[in-house]
Amino acid sequence: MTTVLKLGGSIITEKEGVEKIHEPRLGKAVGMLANADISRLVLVHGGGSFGHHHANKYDVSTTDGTHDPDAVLDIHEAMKRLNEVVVHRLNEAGVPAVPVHTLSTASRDAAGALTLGTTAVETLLAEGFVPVLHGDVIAHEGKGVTVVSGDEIVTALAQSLDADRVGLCSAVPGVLDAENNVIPEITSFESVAQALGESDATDVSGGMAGKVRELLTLGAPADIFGLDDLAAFLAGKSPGTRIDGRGN
Ligand code: IP8
Repeated sequence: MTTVLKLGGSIITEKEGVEKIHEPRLGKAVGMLANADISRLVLVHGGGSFGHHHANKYDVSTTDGTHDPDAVLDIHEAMKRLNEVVVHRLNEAGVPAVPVHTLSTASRDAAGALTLGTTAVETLLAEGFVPVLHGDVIAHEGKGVTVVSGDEIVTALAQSLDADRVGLCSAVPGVLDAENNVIPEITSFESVAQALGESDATDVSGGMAGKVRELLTLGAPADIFGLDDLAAFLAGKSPGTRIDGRGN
């Protein structure tokens, strides 16, 4: 059983600040992960106030690229700083987490399609580690580098590892409708497009709408849920919103 789980940047960081960890929420997530009994787990985390702040500064997004090495270093190194904190906290709690930096393992072709090498991740899993990837900047044919979101990484990983379970732990308890109720299941983007609206201004990778679009392309159902439901997801339950685009 292989599980791919993303910890949203807005969970583990204070999204309004600059490079600020949200210690209580990161601590809570790490505690739940340390108590979970999961054999093959790959973690991915988002950018929060580390990645998005720097990406915004240089106008780099998943589609707008840069050839400026200062921009690449600024964004990538900020994400590495966040990754280092996450990996260390997990290890302190007894989770055998190791970093995997996406810049060195992924790229996009001219049409923007993502290729993510997973040989190292597969070997790390087989050797009993918990690989921890992160949203990053990656080489993009014809555009220099662009952002790759944690959600895209989750999708690519889930497909190439043939994951059994996919979870996105986000700042909200699921995908919310216009009345702020959790939508239990989404099977097409059109059915929820109006409720999702625009993503927030600092999120260069598309916010909740981007997540839903991404997860609908998966060949497996995925769950979006809040931090309070992380333990339930890790225990095998399906909290929050279930996204299943397999019928499309
Ligand atoms: O927070 C974006 O990852 P996300 C990473 O998963 C960067 O969208 C570098 C902005």
